[in-house]
Amino acid sequence: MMDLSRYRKDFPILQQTVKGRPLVYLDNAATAQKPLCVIEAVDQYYREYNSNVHRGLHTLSERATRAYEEAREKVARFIRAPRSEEIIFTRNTTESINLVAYTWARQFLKSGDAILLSEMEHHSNLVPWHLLREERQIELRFIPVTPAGELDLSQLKSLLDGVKLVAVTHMSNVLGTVNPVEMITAEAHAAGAKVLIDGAQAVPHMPVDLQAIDCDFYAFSGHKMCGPTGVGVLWAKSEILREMPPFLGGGEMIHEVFLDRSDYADIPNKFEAGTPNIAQAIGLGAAVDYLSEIGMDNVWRHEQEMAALAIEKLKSIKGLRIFGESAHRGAAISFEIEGVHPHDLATILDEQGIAIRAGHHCAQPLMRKFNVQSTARASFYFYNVPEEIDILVEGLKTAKRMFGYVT
Ligand code: C6P
Repeated sequence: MMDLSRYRKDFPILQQTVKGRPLVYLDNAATAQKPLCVIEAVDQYYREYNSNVHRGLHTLSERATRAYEEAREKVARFIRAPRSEEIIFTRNTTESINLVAYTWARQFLKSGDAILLSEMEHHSNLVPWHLLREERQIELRFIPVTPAGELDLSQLKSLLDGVKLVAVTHMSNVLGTVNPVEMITAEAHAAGAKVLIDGAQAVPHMPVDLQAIDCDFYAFSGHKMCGPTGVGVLWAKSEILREMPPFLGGGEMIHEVFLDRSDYADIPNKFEAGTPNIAQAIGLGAAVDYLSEIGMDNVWRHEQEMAALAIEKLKSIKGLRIFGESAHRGAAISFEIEGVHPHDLATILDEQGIAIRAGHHCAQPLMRKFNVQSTARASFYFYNVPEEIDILVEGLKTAKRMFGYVT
């Protein structure tokens, strides 16, 4: 197994005990922990050069502007975006997808058009389209999910008939499945549809090459990839961004304002109204540097090995069922144990210092598909080590015993 354990020391939060036990943090799909270099980048901005960007002509503002724009360039390189002005800083994945729904979709979709989503989408990639459908007669279609937790793409061609936008997740936050987004994009383009990929669970964990995928929009969050909360990214092809109307209006996003009208700035500023999340974007730049140093190939390999090992060991627990059996998967693993409610599992594990998530994971339609209200989910990152899998398995056995089951 690839050993990345040396990076654990970079994470102050992982050094603590919880309920008297060393913290085992397995809720990385919800949010990842922050290495010292990210905490220090944010700290340094506030201590040394806190000021607004793009406005002041003084030294601090110039330094802040440079750091903020460098962060944009780092993010562009990280995901192989062709141009850094195609990186729009938002608050998170949710805001990025809403931006597309409120601007591009409202400008270019008309009643009768169809949007193709999938049954494994996070609410962030469902509700914005429900809101759009409340305004106009848009048809929403769904790529089905197989019992193994993969997209059933056998009917893709016919599903694409009349579709203007395909919006699917790169990796499921519940099943761990990694979807064939390059193939989906090629098929969608052949049918004349644009493609939006929800990369919230992909960019933190695997090398992402936007030029290879060739989609039109790509959304992700900084906080799941060692960056601060409050900053996310929307990437889109520059020609599409230029023809899209702005999202929010205000300072920063204008070229010239008159009392009765305004001319908009060029991209990316057109989509970044008001004072942006400066410290957070700079922190995200530091996170990107940090992850690049480890190497996303290494991160991905380690997580695949951890997922395989975790699944093998979890399966040794009688009555445990894993949701999602795709061979193409990351390290978010959902499961249930017969007779023990997922919330009870999470609570009992917490007593042992183990953090997992239990609930519907903002994917209620997927829960319905699998006939459950909620699942327990353990999700790993590069700083997790195999010993933590053993601690999780022991914790789950303890939970079973507490409910009177023989393990
Ligand atoms: N999933 C989870 O525990 P935000 O909240 O905007 O940063 O990310 C939303 C989002 C969108 N798509 C996918 C695939 C996601 O996994 C998430 C966030 C977290 O699974 C919080 S619900």
